[in-house]
Amino acid sequence: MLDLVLIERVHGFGNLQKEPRAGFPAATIYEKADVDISRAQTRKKPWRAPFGSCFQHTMPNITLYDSPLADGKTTWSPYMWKARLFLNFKGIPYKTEWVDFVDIESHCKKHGLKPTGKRSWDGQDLYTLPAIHDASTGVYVSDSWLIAEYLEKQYPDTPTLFPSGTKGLQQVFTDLHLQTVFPLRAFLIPRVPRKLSPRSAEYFIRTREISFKKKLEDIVPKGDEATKEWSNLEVGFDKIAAWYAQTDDKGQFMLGETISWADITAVSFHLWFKSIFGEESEEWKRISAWSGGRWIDLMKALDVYSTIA
Ligand SMILES: N[C@@H](CCC(=O)N[C@@H](CS)C(=O)NCC(=O)O)C(=O)O
Repeated sequence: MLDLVLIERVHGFGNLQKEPRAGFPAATIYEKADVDISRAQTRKKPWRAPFGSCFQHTMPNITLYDSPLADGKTTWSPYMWKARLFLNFKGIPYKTEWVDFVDIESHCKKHGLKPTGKRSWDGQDLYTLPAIHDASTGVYVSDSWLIAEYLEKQYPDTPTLFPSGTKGLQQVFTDLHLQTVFPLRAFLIPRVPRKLSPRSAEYFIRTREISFKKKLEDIVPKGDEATKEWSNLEVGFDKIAAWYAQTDDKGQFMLGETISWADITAVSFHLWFKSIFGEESEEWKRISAWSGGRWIDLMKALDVYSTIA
């Protein structure tokens, strides 16, 4: 057994040794470090089984293009988190290629990635990350939702985030959740540049100030307006919490015991709040207390899928 390593470790899923929160079929494959899977065997007491047919490959076919904080290796954007949590949940091997925020457009154009919207500052095409490249098909996909759709279709043997008949409702959830989050942007956006590389910070400030038609420090609500905005945000998140509570007898997820895209969405935005405000900030402490700690519990439950591969 000494020459065998956990297949998760070969693919960089070291932290999946934690206790699982989602119910996957119980089996875990071992393989030799140098890729001989002929001696595959099932562990007696597995903690997780993140595999499907795609795990027959040892080199990741998928490249996730993500844009980091200034350290060059930390995910922060909610959309990047969605794609990353999604890939980790499905157990699809992938590697990350980091693209500085200011270089996103040129990177997307170089690979023929389509724009995902229009720029708020000049109405031109907006190129965004996350995006993926699947070397097994040659396909490039941008937009977190389209990435999810592609991976669900292309890797049907991996666990689904869209259990039967729930896709449309999960899309509705995604939209309503974004509407709820929206007012928090005014508090968050001015904090972003100091976390980015100098080149990206300059780009971020320039484009957002044109978009808001204000200096970034002036978009933050102050005094009574700030108090009202925070209070509205809390009410908004409590409303989402009440939807969650409908299935609390089955489990903590939107669909009760089953993790779905909705949970990935909710956690991804909270990861964004945490990384931009900072764990020790007053803002994060306030957010952590929302909805009786439900969102923090949800983050804990999905933490096992937050590996940066
Ligand atoms: N609808 C897209 C939105 C992605 C998005 O807005 N990405 C931002 C980073 S958070 C981006 O790439 N912005 C590029 C820019 O502003 O130039 C998705 O779901 O993936």
